[in-house]
Amino acid sequence: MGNANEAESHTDTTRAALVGPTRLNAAAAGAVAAGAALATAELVSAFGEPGQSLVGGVGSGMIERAGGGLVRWAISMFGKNDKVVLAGGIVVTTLAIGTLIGIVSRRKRVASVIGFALLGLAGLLLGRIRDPANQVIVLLASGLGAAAGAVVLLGLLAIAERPSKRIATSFDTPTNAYASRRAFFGWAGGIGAFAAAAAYGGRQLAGRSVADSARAKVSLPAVEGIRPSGPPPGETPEGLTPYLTPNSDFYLIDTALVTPQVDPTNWTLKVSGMVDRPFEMDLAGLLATPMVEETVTMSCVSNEVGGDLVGNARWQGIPLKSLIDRAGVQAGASQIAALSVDGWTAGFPTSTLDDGRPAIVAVGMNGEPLPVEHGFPARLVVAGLYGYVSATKWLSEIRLTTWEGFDGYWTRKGWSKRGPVKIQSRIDVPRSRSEIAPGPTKIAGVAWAPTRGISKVEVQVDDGPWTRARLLDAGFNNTDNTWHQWVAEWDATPGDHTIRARATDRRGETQTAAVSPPEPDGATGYPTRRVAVRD
Ligand SMILES: Nc1nc2c(c(=O)[nH]1)N[C@H]1C(S)=C(S)[C@@H](COP(=O)(O)O)O[C@H]1N2
Ligand SMILES: [Mo]
Repeated sequence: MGNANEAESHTDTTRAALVGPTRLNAAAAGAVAAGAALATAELVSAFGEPGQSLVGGVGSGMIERAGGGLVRWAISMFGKNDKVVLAGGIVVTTLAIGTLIGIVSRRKRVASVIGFALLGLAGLLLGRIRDPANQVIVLLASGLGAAAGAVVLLGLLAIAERPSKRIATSFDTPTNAYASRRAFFGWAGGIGAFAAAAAYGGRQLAGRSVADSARAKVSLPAVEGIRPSGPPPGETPEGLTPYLTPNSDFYLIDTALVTPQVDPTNWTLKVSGMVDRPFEMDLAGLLATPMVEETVTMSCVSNEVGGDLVGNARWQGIPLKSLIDRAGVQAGASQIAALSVDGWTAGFPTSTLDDGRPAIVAVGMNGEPLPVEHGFPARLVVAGLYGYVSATKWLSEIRLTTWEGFDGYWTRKGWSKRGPVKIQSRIDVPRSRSEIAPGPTKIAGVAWAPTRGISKVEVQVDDGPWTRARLLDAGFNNTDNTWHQWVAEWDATPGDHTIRARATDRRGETQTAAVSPPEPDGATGYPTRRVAVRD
C-alpha cells in the first residue's frame, strides 16, 4: 500500500507540474499584466509634454484617422463624455487583449513576450507623435509598458504554478490549493491595485498644468462700456436658460482627446500669410493691446434643433481687424485661416469683417481669463459664424490666404465651407415629455440669429394659431449678436399637446419649418415639445 501511495503521489507531481496555472489564473494574470503595462506607459508619458498620455495619444490618433465620423458619432452617443468613453474603450480593449495573451501564454510562455511586444508596437504606431521630443517619450512609454506587461505576466504565471507543486508535496491538498490560490490572487490583486494607483499618479503628474497656473496669473484689464444683460433672474420662469451661460456650463466641442495645455512662456500668436508685415505677439503683448468686450452667442453646427450646443458669453479680447490691419492685408487675400496649436484649423472669408460684427481674439470669457478647455490663452470668436469655421481654440496663427487656397478641418471632411449661423429657437419650458397641471402656464425659451437679431418669436399649440411670445430682454441693452429669452402664456387644457416655436430675424426672415440634419451646414426645423396636461 505504502509503495502504491508513493507511486501515485509521484505520478501526481509529474502531472500537476505539467498542468500549471488554471485558465482563470492565466486570464486574470494577463489582464493584470495589461493593466501594469498601461500604468507604466501612463507614468512614463507623464514625463513628456504636459498633458501627454499614451492612451490619449492612441485616442487622438484614432480620431485623426477615423476623422469626423468617430468624433461626431461619439459626441452624438456620449455628449460631453465622448472623450472619457473613448479612453475607457481603449483601456478595456487593452485589458481584453491582455486576457487573451494570458490564456495563450498558459501553454507557451514565449507568447507573453511576443504578445506584449506586439501590444507595445500597436501603442507606438497608433499613438500620435506630434514632435520629436514626444517621439522619444512615446517610444519609451510603449517599450517600457510592454516590458512591464511581459514581466508581470511571467511572474504571475510562475506564482500560479505553485499550487500543483504544493499539491505534490502535501497530503492536505485542498487547504494548500486554497492557500496558493489566495497567494495568486493576492499578488494579482496587489499588482492590479498598484497599477491603478500608478496610472492615477501618472495622470495627476501629466495634469500638473502649466496652463492652469499660468492662467491663474493672468489679470484682465478692465474694459469700458455698457454691458448687455438679461432680465433680473426673478423675472424669468424657472427652467428658462439664463441669459449668460456660466463658463462651467458652456458646451465643449473639440477634436482634442487631451486638452492642449499651452504654456504662454513659449507661445506666440502669429499673423502671417498674405500680409505686408507679418508679426508675432506673446500673451503679455496681447494683454497690453486695446481690448473690447462683446457678448456673443456661439453655436455648434452639430447642434440639433432643440439641442444645447449653444451658449452666450461675454468675450473680452482684441478686435481681429486691428491685428490684421496692423500686419497690412495684401490685395487678393480673401480668406482668414485660424490655426490651433493642436493642428486643428478653421477659415472664413475676409469680407466677413466688413460689416463690423464682433470678431475678436478672445483672452477673457465672462470676466475670467479664458478657461483652458475653452482655448487658453487665446481663441477666436466671430459673431454669426458656427464654431467649426471660426472659433479656433488654443489659437496659434492667423494666416491670410485665398478662398481657394485653404480648407479648414471640417470642410476637408465634407462640411460646408461657409458656416453662417442659421436662425434658430429652442423651447426650454415646459420640459420635454413632462406632465403639467391644467390652467395658466408659461412656455419659454431662447432664440438666436447672431448679427441679424431677433424681431419676434411665436408659439403654436397643436394646430392652433401662431401667437406672439414676449421678448424678455427689451431694455436690457441686448444686441443682435446674442440670443433672446422669450415667454408666452398658455392656458393649458387637459390632454396631450405638441408645442412648436419659430423665430423671425430683424430683416423679416422667419426660420423654416423644413427639417434638415446638422450636416453639412446646420440643422433646421421648428423646435417641438410634447407635454401631457393632467388634472
Ligand atoms: N483647436 C480647436 N478649436 C476648436 C475646435 C476644435 O476641435 N479644436 N472645435 C470648434 C467647434 S466645432 C466649436 S462649435 C467651438 C466650440 O467651442 P467651445 O468648446 O468653447 O464651446 O470650438 C471650435 N474651436
Ligand atoms: Mo462645432
